[in-house]
Amino acid sequence: MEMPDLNCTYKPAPVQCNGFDPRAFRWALTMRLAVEEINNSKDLLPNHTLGYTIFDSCAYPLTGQRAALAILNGPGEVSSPLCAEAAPLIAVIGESGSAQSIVVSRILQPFRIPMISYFSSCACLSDRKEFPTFFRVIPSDDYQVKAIAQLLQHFNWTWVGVVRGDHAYGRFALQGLLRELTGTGVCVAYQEMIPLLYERQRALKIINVMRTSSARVVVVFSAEGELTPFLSDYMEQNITGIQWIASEAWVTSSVFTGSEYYPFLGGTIGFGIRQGQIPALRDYLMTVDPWHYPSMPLCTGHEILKEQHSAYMNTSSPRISYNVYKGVYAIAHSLHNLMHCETGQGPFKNSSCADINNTYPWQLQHYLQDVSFTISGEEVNFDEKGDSIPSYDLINWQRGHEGNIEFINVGLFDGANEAGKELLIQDTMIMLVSVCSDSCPPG
Ligand code: TCR
Repeated sequence: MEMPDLNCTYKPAPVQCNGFDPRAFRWALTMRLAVEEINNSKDLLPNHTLGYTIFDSCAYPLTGQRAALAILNGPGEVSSPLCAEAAPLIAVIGESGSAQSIVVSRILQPFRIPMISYFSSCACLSDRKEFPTFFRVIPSDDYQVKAIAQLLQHFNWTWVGVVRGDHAYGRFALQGLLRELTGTGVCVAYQEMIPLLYERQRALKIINVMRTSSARVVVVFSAEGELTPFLSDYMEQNITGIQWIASEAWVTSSVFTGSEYYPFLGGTIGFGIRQGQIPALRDYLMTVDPWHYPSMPLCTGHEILKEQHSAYMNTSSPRISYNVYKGVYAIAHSLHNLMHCETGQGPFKNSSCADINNTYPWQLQHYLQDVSFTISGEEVNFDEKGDSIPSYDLINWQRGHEGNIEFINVGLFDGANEAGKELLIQDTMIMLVSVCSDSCPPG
């Protein structure tokens, strides 16, 4: 987003966004696919059509805020090419990042409009008092640190370092991990922070701590952006023999899969958002054709999507797209249940039912809170905080055919299992850096 000049000497211009995020475009199209599937379904929500409008927040809170206000201040209705007439807004799929969700949720909440996020994982959003209409189909980061704590214990890695980025994600994750580790016998040898504005001198100091510490296991809570220069400085120092534990934000990052990374990062392990199956997605994404959008000047119209190597077509293991898909289905199933309410036995005042042709968002929220269905073999429902059953894939970085790094699923953290039994590890499939499991130093 181009930051507006706020000196108030002229009428503020509309928001300008630059660039194009193919991954986020894929998420948007996945929502469209889910809506079309539901509208074509004879079983789910028969005789009713879901409509939608998609807004681009450019991943900025301010832009998301403008979009939310625009819907509420505008006709308050959503028109869609799918629907004969515009209909009132009853739910939002989104936002993407937590910072955006926090803002948008606060705007929608006085109107009791529920939202389901597919990407906002901040533990802060589980506070029902602050975010009463917020739901999500991505696990809260609190579960990630629980899973990492269990992983460290499983491998008897009792002496570990932590490196984190300089942001709320890194701060909360570190705090959470320290909390989860109390009383487990796992001790933290060092805690280091990669500065927000990357500074090589500072990074070299951190790298030196990593090299000289007797802790050979390091947990890194970071996004790929700040990790890129850090890893390049790390590799220049030729340090090997360190076992990396990657946070969800970089464990499936394709930028580190080149063969040059293998000697340093091979064996990395961490929890990624659980992948799912959307069989129709690939073909659906192929139907995008720039000829339909004459305003896409960067295309000639003759590009072949399969050859673009873009994050757009990377559908082999949909994770976030799969969350989007689940979110849309959660709304459809809730509306379906609302529609099948038995007269005189409804959940509302005097045992009344909601009217599917005139549904209020708060009525939908009631059904969302209670919804439960299965998709691609996985159960979807929400707890009283709006969180869904947490599940992660355990991902291990192994050597691929051409010496590059491949992400291999070697286990699962399944929150549907009873406490303490969530972690399922296929030990024989895992490749790790050999580290001696040190116990805590005396004292
Ligand atoms: N949710 C984060 C942002 C984020 C992210 C990532 C960014 C997640 N995973 C991977 C880059 C790469 C999970 C949020 O804002 O809640």
